[in-house]
Amino acid sequence: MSPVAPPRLSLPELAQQLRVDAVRCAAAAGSGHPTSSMSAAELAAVLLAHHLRYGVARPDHPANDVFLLSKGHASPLLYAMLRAVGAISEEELLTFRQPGSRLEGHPTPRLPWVPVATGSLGQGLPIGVGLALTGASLDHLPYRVWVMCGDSELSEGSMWEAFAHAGHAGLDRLTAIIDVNRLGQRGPTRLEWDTGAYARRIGAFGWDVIEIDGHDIDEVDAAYRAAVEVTGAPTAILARTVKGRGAPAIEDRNGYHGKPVPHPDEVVAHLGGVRDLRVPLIPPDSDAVPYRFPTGEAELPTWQVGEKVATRDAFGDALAALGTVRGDLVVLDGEVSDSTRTGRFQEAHPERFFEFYIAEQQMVAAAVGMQVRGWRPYVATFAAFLTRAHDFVRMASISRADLRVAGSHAGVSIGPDGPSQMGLEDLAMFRALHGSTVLHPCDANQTAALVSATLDVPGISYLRTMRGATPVIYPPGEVFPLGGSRVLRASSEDRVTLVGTGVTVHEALAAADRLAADGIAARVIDLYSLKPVDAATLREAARQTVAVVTVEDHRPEGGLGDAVLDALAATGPVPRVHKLAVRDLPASADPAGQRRAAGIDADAIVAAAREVAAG
Ligand SMILES: Cc1ncc(C[n+]2csc(CCOP(=O)(O)OP(=O)(O)O)c2C)c(N)n1
Repeated sequence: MSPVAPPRLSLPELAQQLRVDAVRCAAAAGSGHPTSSMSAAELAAVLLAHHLRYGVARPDHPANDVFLLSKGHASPLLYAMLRAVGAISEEELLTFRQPGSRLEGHPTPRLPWVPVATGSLGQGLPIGVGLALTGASLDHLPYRVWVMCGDSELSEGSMWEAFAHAGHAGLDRLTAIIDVNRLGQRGPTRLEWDTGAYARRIGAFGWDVIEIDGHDIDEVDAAYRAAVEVTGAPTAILARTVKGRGAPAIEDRNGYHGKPVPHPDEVVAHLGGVRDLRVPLIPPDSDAVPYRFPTGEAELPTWQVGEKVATRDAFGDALAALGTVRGDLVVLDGEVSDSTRTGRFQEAHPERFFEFYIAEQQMVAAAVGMQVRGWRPYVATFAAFLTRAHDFVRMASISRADLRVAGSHAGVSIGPDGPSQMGLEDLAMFRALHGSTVLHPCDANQTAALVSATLDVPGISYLRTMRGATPVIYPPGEVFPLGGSRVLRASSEDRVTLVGTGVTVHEALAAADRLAADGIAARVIDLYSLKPVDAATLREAARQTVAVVTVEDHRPEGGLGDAVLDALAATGPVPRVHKLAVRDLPASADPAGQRRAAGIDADAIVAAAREVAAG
């Protein structure tokens, strides 16, 4: 008997299945975004059945295509797609948004088929740019990156950073599928169904653009076929669709965003009922092996005690040396590589250095994409300018990304450039991230050691560097464990503890010398690791001295002083803690004048220590 050929997969039926499953899981959850999912059902069905190369059993396969749901709120569609390819079961689909379910409200990598978290709009496409760059320039593999975007999402500036970068870089394995369903959350989008306006704008960034009816299977298929042609340009498919398509009572009607569809059983019946179609995906090329850069031997740079060196210089030199040893280290710049000193890495390893111009969101997003594929990114710009990429760093922590970030030009100590260039909130920002590591070295050898240590730290690690030179106080080769600190002055007579980090370690040492001359013994702690923090050393100092003075070139909220207080508050003892920090708005002055004006120099420390030591 000859085997019976399986029935040909009907794409309209598959699209209806995706709609039905989106409606069902949102109905079961009592929340979610089914209407945003229903508009894109044909776009998803054709992609799965004819174009996506992916091994469901091997989500880590190096040759897998990438699918990113930039409009992450349409998670019911994604979960319906995962059921259709056999990744999740019917039972799991219906756990959507329940406690403990992997099917969270917006997608996260708790599901192995989800490379990064989405849901903060404007992030999927820039991360897709990073993945397409990785394929072309690092992995040297021909996987394609498909990113499904919303039309209202196109208002985000970060999307246009992505269009600009991908167009310029000619990332022709990147396709943006834009679901132009006319409506956003609260009403019509700015351009509604004017796909021509989108096409002109995106085309001006060097993309191939295709306008289609997003519910016409043949048009969708033809657009995907055109997208995979090698043209030297990325492709944007502008698909005109109807929000809520398949539920006639609410199709193209405002007021149904982010809600289960009314009368879901009737809608499911109207759509033809529950189906159990399975899509056999095209498998990836099984022989694909990602490229690996050759490595060599190199020593970390060292400096002699007493030399004056900026920690940003030590960072750049250390990074260049580590790049020789670690072929997976990649560095990303936001047009300040001469200032952050990542230019030294670029000179040594130009093929692993990526310039993003003044587009910090795209820079961080690209790094998130690169680490998905196992590369080790270090992102660097001024600490001040990381604030504008902070939502990307925040989402990176939800993505469980391993990401290293360096912020240079910390604090008022940058001097005359003034407050627009000063990183004064960065420690708070990075300390508040889930699972982060926050480091602020005070000298060159410590910097080199900590740069090296961050390469193997999971999660988000932040290294804060300084513009101006500080004296080298640690001999070469010293070890600085993460979560550690250094006690630089201590005696059984200590009356007060001075805790500094970065430049304020040097101010604290100068203050301790002057206090000693006055007969007040001061313990000095270099708290180079602000998270995790060396609570044991702080507690011991709190027990053995009458008060603690913390001093930081940072705002009083969320930085060193708060890290010390948090550590002591957990277990006590909690002595009097006097926080010296930048409380006023700085202006232009030389670095020493800035620290004087901010009240974080040795004079201010001496005055505070005298006061607290007097009890
Ligand atoms: C950065 C950001 N701002 C606001 C939101 C809230 N939000 C969620 S969905 C949405 C509308 C999205 O519309 P569109 O991109 O057109 O997708 P659709 O749901 O219409 O398919 C908004 C404003 C968000 N998730 N992220």
